[in-house]
Amino acid sequence: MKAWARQTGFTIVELLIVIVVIAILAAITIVAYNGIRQQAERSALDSAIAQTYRLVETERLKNNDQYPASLSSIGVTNGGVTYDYRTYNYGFCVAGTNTVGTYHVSTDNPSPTLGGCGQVKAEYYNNTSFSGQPVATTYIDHMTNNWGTGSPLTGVVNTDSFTSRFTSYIVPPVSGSYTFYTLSDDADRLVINDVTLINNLDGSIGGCCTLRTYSPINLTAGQAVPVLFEHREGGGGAYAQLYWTHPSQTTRVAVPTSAFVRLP
Ligand SMILES: [Ca+2]
Repeated sequence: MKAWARQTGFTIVELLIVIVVIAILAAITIVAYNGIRQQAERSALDSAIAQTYRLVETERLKNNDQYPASLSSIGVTNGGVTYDYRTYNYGFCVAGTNTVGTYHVSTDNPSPTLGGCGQVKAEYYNNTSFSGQPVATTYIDHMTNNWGTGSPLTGVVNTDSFTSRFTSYIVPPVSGSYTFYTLSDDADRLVINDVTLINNLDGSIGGCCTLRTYSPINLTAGQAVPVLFEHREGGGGAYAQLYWTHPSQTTRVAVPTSAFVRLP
């Protein structure tokens, strides 16, 4: 009788096993739920910015090629998405942000794409040779980045052993002599208006982390010139920064956001 009574309860080991199994099942369920929720949020964001894009285009066609002054003027309300609407000489861009991040659509790129309405295309590679396809392509506002010991895109781009390629056009605000400077950790390459001002990606010139000053070049006000700025990070800290001086900017400053445009 005593032996039978002992066998009716659970042992501590059995209870622990049950608790562990329940915990594992709960963790799997939470991960799956979060994944589904993120997909739904991303889908809602894509849909919202695509719809806004269509509304802006419809308004432009109705209004003699004039873009609406604001999204509220065409009836766009937030609804869980924070919008950024900008017009440029080549068209417009609408970015939306919700819990999954920021995505945008623009005249030059009507598919919902990671990143905001910045005029600098940023491509990142998880290798030190720009090999294969970038692991991330996004749009940012400037070419003055400092990632410290972190990543340009946490969880996507490496913290070490990565390369970055920034492309855009620079619209000179005044005519005259422009001096460019770079400050990069580890190495960089700068090409402006198809002139290579520096290429130390192959390690043949200099070392890490030095402010570099390049021979002045002449640019004309309003005439956009292509800019290509590449960067390679091995380990430790990482930054890639572009500065300038010109006739109305005699102190060295970061090339401002207002100077960049995606298309000439
Ligand atoms: Ca470094």
